[in-house]
Amino acid sequence: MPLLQALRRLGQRPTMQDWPGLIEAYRSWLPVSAATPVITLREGATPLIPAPSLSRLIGRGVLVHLKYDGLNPTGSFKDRGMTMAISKAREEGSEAVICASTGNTSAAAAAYARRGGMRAFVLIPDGYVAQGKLAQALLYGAEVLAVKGNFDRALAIVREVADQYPVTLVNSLNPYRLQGQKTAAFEVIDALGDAPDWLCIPVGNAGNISAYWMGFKEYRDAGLSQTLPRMMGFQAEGAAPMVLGHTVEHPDTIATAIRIGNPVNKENALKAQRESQGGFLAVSDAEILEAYKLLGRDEGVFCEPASAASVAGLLKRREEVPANSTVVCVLTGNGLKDPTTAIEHNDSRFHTGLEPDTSVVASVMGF
Ligand code: AN7
Repeated sequence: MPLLQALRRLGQRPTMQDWPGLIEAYRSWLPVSAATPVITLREGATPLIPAPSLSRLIGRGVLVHLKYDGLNPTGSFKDRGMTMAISKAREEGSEAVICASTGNTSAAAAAYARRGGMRAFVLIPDGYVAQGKLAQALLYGAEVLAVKGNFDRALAIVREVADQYPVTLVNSLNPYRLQGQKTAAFEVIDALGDAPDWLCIPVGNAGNISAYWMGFKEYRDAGLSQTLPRMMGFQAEGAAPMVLGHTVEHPDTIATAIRIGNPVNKENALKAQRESQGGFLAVSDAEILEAYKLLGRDEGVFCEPASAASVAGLLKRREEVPANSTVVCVLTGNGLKDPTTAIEHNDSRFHTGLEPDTSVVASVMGF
């Protein structure tokens, strides 16, 4: 029985505090024990939002939902993996963590590490991290190192540092990250009652697609769902190593979160694609921006550009979606992360410098 119904039956008023965070909510599915200090900001339990405009666009009875993981405490799905990685680092006595990041991982690592009393070192590609994410890392008290190079280079450095010095790596090479992230698949099934037919997801380092696939399989194997989705991974055209089948030396896209040329989880992601009969496809920056604007304008959902790649991909492959099927698009990050892109790319009219006068305002309004 869904949680809210159960509470009402007991005569209790449900509040947000009933959600204990994903480690407690899914404890038996995760590698934690009574000895694990749970470091949580009550992440998870993000809404699965019906998308009527998108459903109408696709037609043929297809129902589209948005898994809005931008509503996590630091505004992205990275919180799911970070509550696990940081709790385990703390359990192991670590005093500092390190990651390379296109932005969201750094924000989540900073928030959870500091909450757990640890130092957080984050390496970011100088000049290619969205404003909101940089603001978060700084405000949460990380030590931010901006390197003149892309994410892939930063990650290579981070791996060497973590090998040689007493700091814990919290990129998705850390297996606890994907353990935490798989809970998003559990939530999708808990909400729909079964797995969707298609799962559309943006792919950068390819950790999240691997984590979702793990989650879908675990629930199916336990009898909590009957079916498995086709895993549809979407990359930006200028940063599409999974589509091209080789590393991209100089990845480039407006979706800086997925500006990654050499995904560390590529083997797992390929396995997810093969086992699920899914696919990888590239979408252009123009297609990403169209989907980004559509989500805001027609669905009332503000995500960051990388997240909109999942919807851009769905629209690009719409002919292949079976009639009457259920589709979930994962919106990995909040639109507020990247205000610059929103202000530069929208279809709204923005009238500036108006005289503070009622008739001026009314006339601009068209009255
Ligand atoms: C909004 O923060 O790699 O395929 O360093 O921020 O699991 O890498 C972010 C990735 C999609 C891709 N959407 O997920 C980082 C980082 C958003 C993201 C992805 C990212 P993966």
